[in-house]
Amino acid sequence: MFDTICAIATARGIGAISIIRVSGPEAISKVASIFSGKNLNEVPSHTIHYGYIMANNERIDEVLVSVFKAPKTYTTEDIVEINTHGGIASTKKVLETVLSTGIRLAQSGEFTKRAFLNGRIDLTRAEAVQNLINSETELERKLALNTVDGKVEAKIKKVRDIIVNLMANIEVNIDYPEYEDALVITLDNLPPRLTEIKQELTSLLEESQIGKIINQGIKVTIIGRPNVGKSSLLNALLKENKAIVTDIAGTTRDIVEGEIELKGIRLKFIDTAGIRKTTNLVEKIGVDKSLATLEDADLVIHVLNNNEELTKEDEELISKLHNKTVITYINKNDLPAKLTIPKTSNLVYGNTITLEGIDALKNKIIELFDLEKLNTSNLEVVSSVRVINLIKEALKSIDNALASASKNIPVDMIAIDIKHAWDLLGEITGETYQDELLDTLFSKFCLGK
Ligand SMILES: Nc1nc2c(ncn2[C@@H]2O[C@H](COP(=O)(O)OP(=O)(O)O)[C@@H](O)[C@H]2O)c(=O)[nH]1
Ligand SMILES: [Mg+2]
Repeated sequence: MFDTICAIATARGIGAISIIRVSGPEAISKVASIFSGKNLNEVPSHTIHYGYIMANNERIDEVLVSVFKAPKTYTTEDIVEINTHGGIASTKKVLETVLSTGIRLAQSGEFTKRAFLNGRIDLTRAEAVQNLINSETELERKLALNTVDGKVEAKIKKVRDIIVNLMANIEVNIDYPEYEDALVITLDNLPPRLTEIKQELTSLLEESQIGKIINQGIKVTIIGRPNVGKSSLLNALLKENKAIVTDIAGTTRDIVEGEIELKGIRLKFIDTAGIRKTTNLVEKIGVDKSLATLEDADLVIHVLNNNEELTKEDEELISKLHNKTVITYINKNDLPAKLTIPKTSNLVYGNTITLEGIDALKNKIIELFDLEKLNTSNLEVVSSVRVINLIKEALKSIDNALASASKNIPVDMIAIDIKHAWDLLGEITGETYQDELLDTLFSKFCLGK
């Protein structure tokens, strides 16, 4: 049994209402002791009551108090919510009055943590509550809500069930060899079962790409030689003059960033210093930074100048991009063509003066990342980095098991890897967890949630 906790659940600042939330065994009796109005100890569950919060016979605020009795509440405990007048002074004073009854101030995410520890929701759902609060785009909201609704939990449990059935069969064979009707798991019939599990895990990881793009956006680096029009392109994409544009090569020396939304997905553009050999120290640092942004770019827009021949520097840069997703943007097509470049599939021509090619560039991004599909996807996919990493680990264990089976290692030895995969998936839902994990996970939460 936990103690009773309280916190302000609404945003700090001036507003019509603030809500102070109280949860725990003494929530109702303690709030009743500072409330003048109906006796809250005697009211039915899920009801709202008008009255005053009182301290030393003084009225602190005129409030509405909601009473929710266990177990059908957010935390599964008794919960009282006090609706005070919004603003700083009333809210603060009511909170102080609640604290004066001996109720403790909650830590970040402690209400949701209790919902988890009390078994109402699993860890994927608890984790997604904060994602829902943090959602800025429609797709983020849908994705988070589906996870809060338990869609991810169900998928993980489905794979876990397949694994546990397999483990049960192996156990029966080992412990009760005399059970003749139990299916005997052998090195012949084990691999297809492991392959089925592997496929389930692989498809969870494939789907998670959608989740990653929705939550983190697509990082796009704009790269190329000096003066080809990278900064002009950034400005055209953002529809604002964010980066400085001049005809002096080497103008952009630091990284300039900007974001737009495309089909509900955030594109995070980075304009970089033009890549060239330079003796200027500041520019050189810029060039090194440019090359470094390639590392974690999801997409590279390589800008070339239509009005110039391909140079050695262009070619060198192209050779650095071979394992990246690249769109080659041939800028300055308002000027006579002098560039000859081998045809590649992701080629867009345009210029930043009439803005020809900007829409084509956006359409290319939509096509490359299948953004159209995102909007028709059911968005019941994994998106948490924590969960993705655990699925990857579980997949490794199943791969180990498959490798062992091919080496004729006895089934009861292989069972160790299978059990490990099952445990890892258990960490995702929180069937097994460490306190440390809960601490880091919930510390990212808002107070009062
Ligand atoms: N004719 C023409 N000039 C352009 C175009 N885009 C940029 N410029 C000019 O090219 C020069 C360099 O542009 P900038 O965006 O600073 O290039 P960056 O060094 O690659 O960032 C500036 O004088 C721009 O006005 C274009 O599409 N057509
Ligand atoms: Mg520039």
